[in-house]
Amino acid sequence: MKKLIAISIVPSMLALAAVAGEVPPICGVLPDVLKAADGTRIATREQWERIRRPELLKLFQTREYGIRPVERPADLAFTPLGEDRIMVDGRALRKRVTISCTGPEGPFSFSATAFIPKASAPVGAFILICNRNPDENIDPERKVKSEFWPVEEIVARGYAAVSFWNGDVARDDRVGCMTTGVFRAWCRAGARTSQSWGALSAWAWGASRVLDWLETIPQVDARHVAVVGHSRGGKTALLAGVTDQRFAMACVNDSGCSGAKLNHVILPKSEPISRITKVFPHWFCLDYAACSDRETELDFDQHEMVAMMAPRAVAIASASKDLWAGPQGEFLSAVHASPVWELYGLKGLVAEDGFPAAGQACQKGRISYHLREGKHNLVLEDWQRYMDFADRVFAEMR
Ligand code: GTR
Repeated sequence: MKKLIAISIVPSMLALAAVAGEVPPICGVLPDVLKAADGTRIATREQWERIRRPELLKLFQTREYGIRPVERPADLAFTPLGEDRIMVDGRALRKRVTISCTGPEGPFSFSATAFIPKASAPVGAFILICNRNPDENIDPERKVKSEFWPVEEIVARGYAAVSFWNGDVARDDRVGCMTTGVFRAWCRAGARTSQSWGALSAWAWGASRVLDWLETIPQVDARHVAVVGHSRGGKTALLAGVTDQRFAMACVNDSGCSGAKLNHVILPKSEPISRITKVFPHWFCLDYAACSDRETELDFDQHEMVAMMAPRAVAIASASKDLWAGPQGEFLSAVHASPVWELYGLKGLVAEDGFPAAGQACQKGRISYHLREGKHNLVLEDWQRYMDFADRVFAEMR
């Protein structure tokens, strides 16, 4: 990268929340992604994989997202939900499934849908973690269409469009969450500890189980699957990509606080940890609340989550008017995660002109960053960027 122009923050400049080229300075000491907890300098890919990545993963699990009691359950089963159907004007095969398993406290199941384009060879896929009303956004009948999950466009680009509803895996409800879905099957009521997993981790676990299902479908190339999510779903997509290295790509849309947004920058209009842990305590482990109001003192930060995607692909996106998510903070995580890709002889983010102007994308390395003009949302333009990026990086990964 040529240079990032750091500006010093003065109140009048705060209004210039998204000026091309400019990013606010780092505040405090940004944890060095290539320095291990014991001070060892991480200089090789082998050291990253053996020392640094595992210690970072543990750190994020114990302090932010919580520890999962289960990964792939031994009795995981896939039961077709109705007959397969040819849809999308004859261009795709629709499959629906019930994914089920049994935990120590009882059974659990949720459903997923895939539209797989007709092709001569197995196709890559995008799994959307839908955090919005499923009837309006992931209609398996395609009577209701939404840019949030543009099946027809995804299929036209030669990818399978797959989705599930996060509320099917665990209810997004601060009061009821821990007694629903996968929590009810795995966690004894009242036994939640300060490091127990939260909903983001449970939803990410759900994305991995959907990938387990895709691995059983011959028409899908399960080595080229992207996990996609928006906002709380974007935080989840990043976590899913980090905790499951089978995902070739994570598309992290407008993820903000506890997603891709760096904490060691001052973006006064963006969501602080104190607020997110108060309003959404069920998303995280309970210990995460201890990070409130300490953003710039923390000894870990979200660029290290992005870094754990290396050497795979990660696409981070912001919307120019989405100051709550902190676009420049999302960009800065991409910047400071990049050294890890270099250990693999790859480029992370390539952003010659610094923070891009609205409507621009930086997609030359293995980290893609784009800033869409507009509000907090996942729209067709975001999907097009993700698919452009996948076209190149999936081909490179073959
Ligand atoms: C907001 C929350 C954000 C983001 C968003 C969403 O209320 O503060 O962190 O997750 O919800 O998921 O739409």
